[in-house]
Amino acid sequence: MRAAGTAATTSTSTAPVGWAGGAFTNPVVAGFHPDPSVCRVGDDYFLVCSSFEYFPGVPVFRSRDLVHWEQIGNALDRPSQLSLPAGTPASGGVYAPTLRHHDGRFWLITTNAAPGGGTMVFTTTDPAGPWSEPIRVPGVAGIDPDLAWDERGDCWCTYAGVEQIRIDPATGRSFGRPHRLWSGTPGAQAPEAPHLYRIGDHWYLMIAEGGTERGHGVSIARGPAPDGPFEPCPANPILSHRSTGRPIQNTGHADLVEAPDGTWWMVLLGVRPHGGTPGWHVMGRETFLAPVTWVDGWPVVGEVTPAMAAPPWPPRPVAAPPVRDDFDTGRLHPGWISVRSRPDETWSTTERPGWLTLHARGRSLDEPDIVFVGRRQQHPSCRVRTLVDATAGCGGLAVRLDERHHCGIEVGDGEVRVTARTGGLRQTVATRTAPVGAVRLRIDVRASSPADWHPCREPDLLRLGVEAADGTFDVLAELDGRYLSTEVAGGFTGRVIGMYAATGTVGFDWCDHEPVD
Ligand code: 6LW
Repeated sequence: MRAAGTAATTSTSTAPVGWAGGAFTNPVVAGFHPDPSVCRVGDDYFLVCSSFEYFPGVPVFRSRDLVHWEQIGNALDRPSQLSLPAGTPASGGVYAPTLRHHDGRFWLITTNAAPGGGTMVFTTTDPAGPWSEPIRVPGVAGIDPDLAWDERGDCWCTYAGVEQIRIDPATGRSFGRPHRLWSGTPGAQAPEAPHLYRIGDHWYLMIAEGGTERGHGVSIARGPAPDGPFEPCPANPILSHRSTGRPIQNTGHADLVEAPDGTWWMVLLGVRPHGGTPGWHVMGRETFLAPVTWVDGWPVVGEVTPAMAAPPWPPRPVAAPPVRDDFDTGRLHPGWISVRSRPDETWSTTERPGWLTLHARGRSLDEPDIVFVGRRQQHPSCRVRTLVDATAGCGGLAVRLDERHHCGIEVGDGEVRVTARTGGLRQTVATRTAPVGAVRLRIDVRASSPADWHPCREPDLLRLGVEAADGTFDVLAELDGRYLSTEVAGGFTGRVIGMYAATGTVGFDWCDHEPVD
């Protein structure tokens, strides 16, 4: 690692050709992708995020330019690695992972906040997988664990609080007792998300503080050794959008990475609230990118905005996930996630070739083990469609925050129904006689325009209905999106939109997720 200079260096020099308008768009990983952790190996960057009660867990992304990210897998994609029993609450499960590369291997440490869970390490030589079985670390009793190795090869695990203990990540053994490190600004709540780095002559301890809501921020301290003592940066917090009217809020929970050209970058989480006051964010906490410069040996974070000056290297775009999944292969794209588990007997793409077949467990969207296969909502305005055959069951298309906050359009028993649940209120909003045969279900999400702002303006509107073969959209219901936002539902996740089966067997020929301008 290159020493962090005492003079300012800039990472925002003239952008090379290829970046439209010399800019890139934030977030770099849109939708419910919080708590990013990043590392670089050669020219490749790898990034992981939290996944909570969804299976598979811990999405893994690769990038060559820090801006364009392709999901290459999910680190925890086998039941033996990730157990989320029905008793796992919404927003329980997999919290804030840290990803590092050390001694020729990738190491990932995270917490499974579920019955029988705890702190676990996973390792691999290929971040696309397979990853190892979990290595349990019972000596680490806090969330947001970090891994850092010193020059002797000792591994330090630092976690929320902020506390630290030395561990052997290969065996899960810990040594000595945890000791308290620097805990951020006195009086600030929730010192968490620590990451420890050796940069130049110093050890840096970067943390999040203020809670993951509007008060969120990032602070940093430095010291002579991995276990301190740590001296806080006089400019703390080095990043926060608290008390600002900026379009990106809740900025915090960050990780640093150095590019091959010696420039430094930060990945962080933020949210994009829409509508009136207090503002509702519906896509969860997303991953953003910001440049970092060094002044007097302290990192200075550039502004985090929707349009950012491009990095000083050419873009390396990746293939966007296709709008339509035709379910023509035996596997599901890693972007498809299920609620708590995805047992083999509940789904198939080969039973009826070219269709996703879901076998219900007799559960509704109100229950923790609904058979559901969805993708994160990644665009403020979008359209999701599917062709469903519910002649042998009941199922459809749902927008899900959790068991208590969802809406859906389903087909069953010769009827098409729109249902909605907000907390304790559950209602069938509209019904229609179902068309004969397979039915095209459609959900349009339309974000409110800032030009239409008024104090009570909804963040977005959801239209649920049936689409005719000629594309005509018969809207059965229009719902206010605030009831499917984090500000209403609470928790750490975001909207996931996808297919479900409530009873019997339900087939889905294809499913489209597409942005709408
Ligand atoms: C995570 C904590 C946080 O463990 O939210 O924003 C918690 N930061 O660090 C859940 O993601």
